[in-house]
Amino acid sequence: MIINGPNLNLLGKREPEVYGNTTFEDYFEQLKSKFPQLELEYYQSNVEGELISKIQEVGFDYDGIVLNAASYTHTSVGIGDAVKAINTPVVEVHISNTHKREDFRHISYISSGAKGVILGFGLQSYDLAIQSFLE
Ligand code: CA2
Repeated sequence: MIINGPNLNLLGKREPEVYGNTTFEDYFEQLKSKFPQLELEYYQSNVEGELISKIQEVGFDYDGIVLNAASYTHTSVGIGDAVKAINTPVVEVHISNTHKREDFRHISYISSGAKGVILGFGLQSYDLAIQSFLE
């Protein structure tokens, strides 16, 4: 399960210099073609509680979660707690290298509960996260 947080529905539509010009829907189609053996699902929400509910919903049955909590990464104790509360391993991903950006983006409430973190590879970060579950 790929879970994306706030504003990632704008990918490919705004700020292409930072986030590229591919929509996540188009990229998700590419991922499904690349990994036909997997049952990939995609969920996006701009609402913190909805993200927590989705993490709880899938977090005991699914094989893996690729989570880009977007700006909530840096603020949400609730999403961090949800990641720690579930059994399904979570790989935290970011499109940009958050460590090259503002100081407030250097903090993550997700990382301490994650299996690993992949950031800074553009949309390829998601591909690498999926591969990490396969190897
Ligand atoms: O680099 C990432 O993947 C981020 O999680 C993206 C978040 C940002 O707050 C994190 O610090 C790093 C922002 C996502 C916003 O996405 C947009 C996409 C297109 C246009 C505007 C925002």
